[in-house]
Amino acid sequence: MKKYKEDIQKLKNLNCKEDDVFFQAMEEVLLSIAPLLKSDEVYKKNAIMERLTIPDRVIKFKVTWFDDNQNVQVNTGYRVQFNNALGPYKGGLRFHPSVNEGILKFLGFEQILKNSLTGLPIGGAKGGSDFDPKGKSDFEVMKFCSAFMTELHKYIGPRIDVPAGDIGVGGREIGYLFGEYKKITSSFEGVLTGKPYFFGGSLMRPEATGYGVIYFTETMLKIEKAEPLKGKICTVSGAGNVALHAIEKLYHLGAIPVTCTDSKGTLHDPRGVDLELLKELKLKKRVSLEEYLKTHSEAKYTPVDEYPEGGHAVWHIPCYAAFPCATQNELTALDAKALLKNGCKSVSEGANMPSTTEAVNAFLDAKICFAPAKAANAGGVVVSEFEMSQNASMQRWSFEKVDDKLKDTMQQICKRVALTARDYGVEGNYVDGANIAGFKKVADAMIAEGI
Ligand code: NDP
Ligand code: 2IT
Repeated sequence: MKKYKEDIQKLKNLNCKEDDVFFQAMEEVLLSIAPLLKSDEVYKKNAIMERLTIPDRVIKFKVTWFDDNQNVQVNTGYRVQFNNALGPYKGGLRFHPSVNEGILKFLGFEQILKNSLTGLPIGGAKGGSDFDPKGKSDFEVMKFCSAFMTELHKYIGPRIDVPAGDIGVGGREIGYLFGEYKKITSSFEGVLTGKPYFFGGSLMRPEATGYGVIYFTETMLKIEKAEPLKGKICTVSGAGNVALHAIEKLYHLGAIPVTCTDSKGTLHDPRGVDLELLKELKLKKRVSLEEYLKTHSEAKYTPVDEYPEGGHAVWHIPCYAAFPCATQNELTALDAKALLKNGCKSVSEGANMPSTTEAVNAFLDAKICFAPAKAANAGGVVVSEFEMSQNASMQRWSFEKVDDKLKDTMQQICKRVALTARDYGVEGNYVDGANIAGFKKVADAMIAEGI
């Protein structure tokens, strides 16, 4: 273990800041699987960690397109094909100005273990671009997506690599990407998931990640505390695909979600947020959360830069359960301290790696329920795999069938994580449970497949 830590430090010293999030994700996994690497020589002998932490390939390309004023715009596109030991490369595309290779390597690495935990035949990948869909017209988004796919299509296929959505990529973007792929290849096939339903998408894919987080949390609270979510005050961050569907499922279960956030601030409505209005503002009109106050003047909106102590206002609001569903490292040590001080009993990560290392350690030390992203937010990729199955067999499944299968899969993941933690002497530590269970399956496949 000491050797791995020294190696990581050496790599950290060599690399630029971009890779910080990648090392953060890698370090957490290494610490969790240390006992396994120590007790089982086979992983060391096969250099599994070295092989698992270097992507199979990183594809980087230029994307040029015309904006509405006929100006040429240039962006960078990426696809990080990380590991296909368990199945075709699978993972989302993120369109956001912050996107760089380091962020996509962190997301791709996490995706390998997440996809392994699902028990489904899918490998790990991630991609995207520094393109910002915000403020662009539909036509500009279409132009960009076409240009992006002109290059990406060379590297993907239903049995090779199947991208999906992530931040800034929803049904609209997937539709344009699919249209361009079809035009170039003349092939109508399941090369992307998260497609709108009427041309091959799965029912429930939009809801899947948010609903999945809540199904996972329900199971975790049953195992660890024998408590339901019903009647509990919950805080949620984000106001996108994951956050809004997590809020929806919380309402289905009788919980009271009182917050959401966007990149500019926190909205707090103590009576429970108005979900229909939020969907209208964030998914349809794509405007600021502040607009919510025009309908509900009694709610409170705290802009990010007006919060005096640093950190996000959302995590300072008392709650039983917290659901960070916006972006990486949004929940800091300061936020964790505030949550714990206010009696929070459960944190479930809807976003990928939303809690900093210090925040995770604070939750584990306090022994509250903590559901790490790679287990808790696997619902999205689970239903993506269901979409691949439906496309390959030319079938359509009902909403109830997809929902039942999603719920069952999230319960299975939760139980596997809890049991693995117990088997390795760290009962209740879902971070170690998820990392060990996810790692073991991929590592064993890599060994069985030879080098
Ligand atoms: P969306 O683009 O639909 O929504 C992202 C939300 O987060 C927006 O409300 C955005 O605010 C807010 N946000 C706040 N700060 C930031 C920031 N610094 N960068 C980007 N967004 C910010 O994304 P999703 O809901 O799909 O994804 C949210 C998280 O969930 C991500 O971590 C993603 O990787 C993860 N995830 C997504 C899955 C999926 O199926 N979509 C599956 C598994 C994980 P604003 O409205 O101001 O832009
Ligand atoms: O982080 C994720 O799991 C996703 N963005 C979804 C990936 C997918 O292939 O559905």
